[in-house]
Amino acid sequence: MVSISAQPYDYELPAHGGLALLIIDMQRDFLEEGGFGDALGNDVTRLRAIVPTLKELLAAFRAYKLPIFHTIEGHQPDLSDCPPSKRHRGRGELKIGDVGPMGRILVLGESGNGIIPELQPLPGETVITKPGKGAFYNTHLESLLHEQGITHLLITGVTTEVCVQTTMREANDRGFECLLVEDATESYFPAFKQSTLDMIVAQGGIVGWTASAANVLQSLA
Ligand code: C5J
Repeated sequence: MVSISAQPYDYELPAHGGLALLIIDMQRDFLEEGGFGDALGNDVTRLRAIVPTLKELLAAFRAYKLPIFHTIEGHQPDLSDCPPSKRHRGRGELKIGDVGPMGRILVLGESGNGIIPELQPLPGETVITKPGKGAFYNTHLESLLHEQGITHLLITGVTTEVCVQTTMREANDRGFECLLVEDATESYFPAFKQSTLDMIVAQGGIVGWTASAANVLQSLA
């Protein structure tokens, strides 16, 4: 049995497939100036620290021909899938749907809503567009994972305490064995990232596991 050295204890990989990489919301809207994260007053440059690590994980999953899922947080142009509570929250200078320097904020198809160039999905990789923070809310993610026999998820992306943690909790409740890759997730708030990592592994791994990308890559090799 191959396992990854992890917190709070080793994470066992499934013997015959069943493992996927899930990359949450590595979009220009969160990582670049003029996007949603910037409009909310965050220092978006912090999130770029994980891009090299994510490139390594992507390269490994591609080399081993393991399934890869990317998510994009975004709304239909008519905002019919964006509740007013979400649109008005945050009181940023630009709201969801307003026109910014990269197009309309957090609207599907706008250039600012796309995945950053370094992490562009390749043909054959699944891209899930999601209107909520969690990747299971109002999407086909759960049925796609079941159809492909996926039981174990390595979770990465931004931001750790919002869309990443929400998705990991949703996945955990649905019975998936989840590991959050510590240096492949980032937050605008370092303390929130650390608290999220601590919460996940507390109480014997109540939400799942965490491990470094180096440990993940070593076990996959
Ligand atoms: C946020 C996300 N923070 N991807 N979205 O609004 O975490």
